[in-house]
Amino acid sequence: MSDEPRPAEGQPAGLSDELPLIRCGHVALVGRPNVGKSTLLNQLLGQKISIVTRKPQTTRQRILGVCHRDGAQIVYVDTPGLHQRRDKALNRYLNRTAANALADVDLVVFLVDRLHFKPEDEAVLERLKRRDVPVILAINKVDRLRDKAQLLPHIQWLSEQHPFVEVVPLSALKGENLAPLEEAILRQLPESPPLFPEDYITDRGPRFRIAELIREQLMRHLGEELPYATAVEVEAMDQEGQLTRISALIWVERPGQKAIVIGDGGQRLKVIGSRARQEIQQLLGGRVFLQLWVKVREGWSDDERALQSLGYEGD
Ligand SMILES: Nc1nc2c(ncn2[C@@H]2O[C@H](COP(=O)(O)OP(=O)(O)OP(=O)(O)O)[C@@H](O)[C@H]2O)c(=O)[nH]1
Ligand SMILES: [Mg+2]
Repeated sequence: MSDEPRPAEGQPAGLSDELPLIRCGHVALVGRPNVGKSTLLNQLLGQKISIVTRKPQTTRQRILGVCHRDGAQIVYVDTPGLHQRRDKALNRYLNRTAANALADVDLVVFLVDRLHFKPEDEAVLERLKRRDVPVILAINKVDRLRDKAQLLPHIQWLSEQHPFVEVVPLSALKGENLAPLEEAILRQLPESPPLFPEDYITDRGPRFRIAELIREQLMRHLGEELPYATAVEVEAMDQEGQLTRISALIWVERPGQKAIVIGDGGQRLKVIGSRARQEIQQLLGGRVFLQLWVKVREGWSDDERALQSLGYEGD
């Protein structure tokens, strides 16, 4: 996309050679859907970079979030949840994207949900074992753990499944125990010149982030199946003084789905638009006029070419 911010990567070698060495590297947040990867990214960065819903498979693309510290730069890589569904092209794309995001990272934070270790977690771990990369195990959502005494034997058992470099129980939602996680991460990162300028936070530009904020509200306001048949594309974005006019397309797969998104008398779309507008105003820091259009594109989620044209293309 043309509005993406530009990283410092690729600057002339002479220039980067003169920069001081700091602790610096790419850290992938990996796990099955819904374990809290995006919540953790947002908490670690102290701002909303990635959208979050209570439904699995919220994140669809790799998203970088850069955390700047004194003498350190942690480049977090949020990833789609690795899952077992292979039925649709979109599902295969999500897994491919998550798997590709593992290439060339310095460290992986493998998230699991409390004491649950399901076959999907096991499949993620199998994938990690095949890579020669240090893995920190983060046991998330401990705020919802009724009996904390169960944690220790579970940690013991998990430690036998893989030589994790560290194990950190935490709550991404409540922001609990994030400092020990960050310290553990810093211990693992190599020294290098900074990869990004100090004001660089994410590789995703405003159009992508706006589309995501709309998709977040769609996922939150639609039932269990329909979120997976929706995609969002920002069509136009025009600045008029303090006001940003945004026009976005919501893609669904069938005419019946269009009717559901719009709702009786347009009520559902109105709520979705109003919530998304508030979020976008926070992001842009100014007034926003948001127009949403719902359009049908038959079977887009199982059509490789349609996926590509909606921005879901190979990394
Ligand atoms: N109680 C509790 N809920 C959490 C915690 N972290 C995340 N959640 C909730 O778990 C749900 C999923 O969170 P996400 O951050 O979207 O999970 P994800 O791993 O990014 O999910 P995908 O993008 O679908 O793979 C949301 O409802 C979060 O509020 C936590 O520490 N405690
Ligand atoms: Mg996510």
